[in-house]
Amino acid sequence: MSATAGKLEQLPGLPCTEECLLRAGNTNCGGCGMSTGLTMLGRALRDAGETCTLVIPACCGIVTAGAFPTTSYGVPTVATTFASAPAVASGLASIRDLNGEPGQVICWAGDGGTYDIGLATLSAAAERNENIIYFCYDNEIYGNTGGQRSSSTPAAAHTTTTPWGKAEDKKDIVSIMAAHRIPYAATLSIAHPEDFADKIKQALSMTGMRFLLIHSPCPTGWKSEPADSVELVRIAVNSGLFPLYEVFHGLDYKINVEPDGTTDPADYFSRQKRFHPDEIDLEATRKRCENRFNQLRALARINLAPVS
Ligand SMILES: Cc1ncc(C[n+]2csc(CCOP(=O)(O)OP(=O)(O)O)c2C)c(N)n1
Ligand code: SF4
Repeated sequence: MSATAGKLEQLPGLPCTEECLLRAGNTNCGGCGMSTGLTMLGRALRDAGETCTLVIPACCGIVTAGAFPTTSYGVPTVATTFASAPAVASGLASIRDLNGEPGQVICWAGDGGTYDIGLATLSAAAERNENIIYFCYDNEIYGNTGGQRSSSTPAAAHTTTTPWGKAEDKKDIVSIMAAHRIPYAATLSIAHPEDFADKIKQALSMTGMRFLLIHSPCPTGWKSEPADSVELVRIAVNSGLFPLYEVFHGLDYKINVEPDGTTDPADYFSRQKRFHPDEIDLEATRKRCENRFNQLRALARINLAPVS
């Protein structure tokens, strides 16, 4: 857990500084939601006076670090194999807690490492209620190896391994995590910075396994304009495609942002070339969003009226 790389701005036990998590000079693509998410996480840690050790499996997030002996991360960072980040983080957190050391152990992983290849160790860490915070920046694709489909890729998206559009719908990872009855699971959007910061604050105030899913635009994989990134995920939230909600202990659901009733999912699809407009069933998509929200409302006991 000690910072041995020499050039780190951040030492264990000291709070984050403005740039402690993601430094300028990294080579991430323009408009990358993961970069924005890291910056927002860094600010939230700084505001809370917290520090962390990052545990990152194979994904764009570990390419971000750059080549030794330089690094774009200003905190101690452990690179793991694809499948083992939650297991490595569990070990680090156990040693920290045994030694009474400060700081959070934070996994930072893509959807490939979370929904697919790391799911077994993620489930195991959740079942043991390990004292870690797990972030999945969900760009809905295996980004750094050229854009293959993952089980998070939404239906109809064209990827290098679904050249005719993906047949299956996105896996509901939050329900899977909630089914482990972990203390906290939540969805986050970089288009909602206050909600984003509140959820990190909430996670930092708790112990045990905390899982946070960030909808993370990827202009390279989504074939969208970098300048559209934040707007795209805003449309996803406001149209009901990516609901913002929290689940406490697998039981208590809280919806944070309701669809605004005027934003249409059509705008989301038409601004990304991974979707072909003639292949999207908009009526079915609108109905799916409505049904999902009615299900969440029922779970949150906000609206107990019968689902129409
Ligand atoms: C076991 C294993 N299989 C495949 C790879 C090659 N690989 C490295 S990163 C990556 C894609 C990661 O996708 P994701 O987790 O979604 O993160 P992103 O690249 O989108 O940031 C792949 C397939 C690997 N490193 N290890
Ligand atoms: S490929 Fe996507 S996730 Fe990876 S750095 Fe580029 S924009 Fe970010």
